[in-house]
Amino acid sequence: MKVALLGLLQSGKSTILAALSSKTIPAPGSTSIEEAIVPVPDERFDWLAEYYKPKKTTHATIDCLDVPGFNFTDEHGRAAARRLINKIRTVDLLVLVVRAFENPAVPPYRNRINPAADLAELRTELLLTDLELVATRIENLEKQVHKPTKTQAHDKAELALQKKLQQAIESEKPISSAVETQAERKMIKSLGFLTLKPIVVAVNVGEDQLDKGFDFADQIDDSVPVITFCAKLEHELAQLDGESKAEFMTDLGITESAASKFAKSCYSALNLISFLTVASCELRAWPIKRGAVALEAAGKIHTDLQRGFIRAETFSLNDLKELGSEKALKAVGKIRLEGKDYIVQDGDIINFRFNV
Ligand SMILES: Nc1nc2c(ncn2[C@@H]2O[C@H](COP(=O)(O)OP(=O)(O)OP(=O)(O)O)[C@@H](O)[C@H]2O)c(=O)[nH]1
Ligand SMILES: [Mg+2]
Repeated sequence: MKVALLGLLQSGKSTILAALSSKTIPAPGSTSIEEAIVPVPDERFDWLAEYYKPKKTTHATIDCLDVPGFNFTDEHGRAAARRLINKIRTVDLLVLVVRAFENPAVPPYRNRINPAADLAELRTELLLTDLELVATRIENLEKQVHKPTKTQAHDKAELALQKKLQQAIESEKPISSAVETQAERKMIKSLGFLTLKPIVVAVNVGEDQLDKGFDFADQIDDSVPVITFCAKLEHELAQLDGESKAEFMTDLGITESAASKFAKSCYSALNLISFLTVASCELRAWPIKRGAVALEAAGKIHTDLQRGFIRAETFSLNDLKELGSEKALKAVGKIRLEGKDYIVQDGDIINFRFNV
């Protein structure tokens, strides 16, 4: 799962990513895209690690790109933004980081601290880059459809679709609002439209605004997760060990870490859940699409498991907590033998039986 953190200049993208991934903050003004791996915090995982004491633990992770801030106030900035945007067309999700914090040492973009205005500007610019791509595609297809090639029927269908997308963008709607079927989605997948991707809105608040709520209902629909955190405090927290961290969080009144909010919002926007495996001395969490079946889950781990799938021995963490051991679970039939069409549930602990 690949995620890009995008935002206007100096909204705190690098600071929050450093806090989430223990990476160092790139020098201000850095113009390259940096990559960081963010582990997904999971209480169930921690409990199981404590219970099984495996030799190795592997959290689910989110692959994050820290994209240098955009500056749309002049031509040079616009061109730089365009280049960066073209490099992130393959990501699965966009996290739009907007600034709410005051900091006299960091002059705000366009001299305003206004998360709603920043979000609107970002979204408009993303729409404009998609519009450009649609326009180029339409121009090419309009020439192409007159040629009697093998792909003519397909080209015609795509041209009609691109025109529909163009209309959506011109009425300031994201491409995602105009794509109705899987077939349409497939037709344009390789183009990497940004406004086809799910988004999360992340508001970086000041140290004294931790309780502040934000409502962008006039811009985005309720299915879009909105999270808030103070990147600077989170970065300080990340330097502390478990106990002092918990204390510091209580003192500040932070009830949920940015790491947890970040992971949950990405999972929710991408419609993901996790299943867990305990095998060969390794405890591991695996992200998977909600609604995926056991056979797909097996394939996540290894193609051999999918090819030679026999069954998925599955139990739930709650049952294990209640009954105390796998043996006790087995005795009362709480280790289920699921077939390849079983719909994996969030937090399932699965042992795949296979034969190749
Ligand atoms: N007071 C305060 N300052 C912050 C906060 N988050 C970031 N800053 C400061 O804002 C400046 C920019 O932070 P970065 O994390 O580099 O922001 P960025 O979005 O990566 O910046 P660009 O990549 O240049 O767009 C730094 O000086 C940070 O210390 C915050 O939550 N509170
Ligand atoms: Mg940065």
